Amino acid sequence: MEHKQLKNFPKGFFWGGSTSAYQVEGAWNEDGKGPSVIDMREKYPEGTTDYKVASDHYHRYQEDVSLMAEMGFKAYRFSIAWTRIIPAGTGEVNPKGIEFYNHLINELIKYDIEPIVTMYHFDLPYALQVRGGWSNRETIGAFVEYSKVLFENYGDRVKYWLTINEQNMMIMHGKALGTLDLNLKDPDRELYQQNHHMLVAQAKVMDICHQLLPQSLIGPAPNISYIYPASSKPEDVLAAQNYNSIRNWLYLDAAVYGRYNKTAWSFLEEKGYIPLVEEGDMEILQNAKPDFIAFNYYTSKTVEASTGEGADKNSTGDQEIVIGETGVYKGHSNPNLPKNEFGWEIDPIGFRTTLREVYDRYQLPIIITENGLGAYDKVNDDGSVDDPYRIAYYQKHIEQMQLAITDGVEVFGYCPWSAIDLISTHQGAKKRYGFIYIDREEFDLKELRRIPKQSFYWYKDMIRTNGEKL
Ligand code: BGP
Repeated sequence: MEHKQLKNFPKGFFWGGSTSAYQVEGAWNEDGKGPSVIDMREKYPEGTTDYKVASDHYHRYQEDVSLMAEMGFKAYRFSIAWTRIIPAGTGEVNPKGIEFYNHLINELIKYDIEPIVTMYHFDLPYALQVRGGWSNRETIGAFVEYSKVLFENYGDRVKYWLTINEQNMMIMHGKALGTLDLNLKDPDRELYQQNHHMLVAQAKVMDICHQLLPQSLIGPAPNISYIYPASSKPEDVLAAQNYNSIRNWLYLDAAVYGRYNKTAWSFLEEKGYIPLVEEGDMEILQNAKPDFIAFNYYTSKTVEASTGEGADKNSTGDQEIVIGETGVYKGHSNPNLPKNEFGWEIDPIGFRTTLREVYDRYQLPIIITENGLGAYDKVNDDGSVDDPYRIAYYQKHIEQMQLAITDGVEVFGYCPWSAIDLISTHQGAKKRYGFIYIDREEFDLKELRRIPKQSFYWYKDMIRTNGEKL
């Protein structure tokens, strides 16, 4: 639909940026922090660093926040490391961990930057993992206990809470992300049991948040991208519906309506992945209501009907590359879209489509908690960093977001990935996303100096004009 006049971004729109604890903080074993599944990962993909130092944000958060303030950030979406707060996953609370996030939150508030907190971003405490992780129902209780500590300590200053980052990607692409427990005997079936436990945990935490902090708002944060059929062949359209249900709606229908999506459930039945649902679980899901939907969007996906071959979902696919599932759908490279240097397609219009679809289905306000372009940025001889490709990516996506707002979608914030350079989930330090360059190499930490990129100055101007100057 074309519009003669575009609607402006709402006043008070949360322009900002995102990070996650393990990818940015470093200080992996300092001040009483316990190990997470990420820290205990046995192997990293060849040629990529671990997360021990990352961007050293733990020690340099003041400098980082002041740079975010210089850009004009209205919000900063970051995650809290469960293992800093409760090092063993349950039990003793670590005062030093509480203190670190108190400082960070206070620093943000000093500059009028709204803290938007992800409670759990891939880094499950290792102590819970050895007891079965999310396969063990007790992890639900551990997450509830942890959430209460967060609400009690930060609820006076944090209004916006995100429960679990990309639960759907942990279930579908845990191997690439490093969250998959490699000891699982029957991973596919087991993962949907874990998924069920996470859904129950999330519902309980949303409910507790509303009880303890009536002024606060809470929502899920999956990775959502609309799925296109490869052609108008009815078989391809069905495959796209299948994958939309399995990848997207399964998670949002459960979070918002407290029910399992029917197509996704029939997929679970067909594959023998039906989770054990205890008495009372569905009531817990139904009683909890999110206040908004946060989602991460990088690109659309395209699928065709499954041919029954080459559909091993644990082989090479990552969060944004579809392989397939025998008899259900098969990944298809969209010939209409360019790809980035890491093989991810780029689809700004798909962003508008996804926003419209999510809003039509759920009618809840939306905040974008990730969107961005990974690239091999380089420092020029004069010390500057030019990233015109990233600016172009943002321009096109923000333009589509404005069109979606004009279409009637209620969007209240945009926190792209990432505020500053950090370590990619599986492609190391060289895959950069930030507005601020962190001067380190894959294995040479150098001085970790902060260098604002060209996109930093562009974003600053864009925020200053509330999106008018794209
Ligand atoms: C999302 C994750 C982030 C982030 C981003 C970019 O799936 O929520 O943690 O890393 O993708 O992905 P990558 O680092 O693999 O390039």
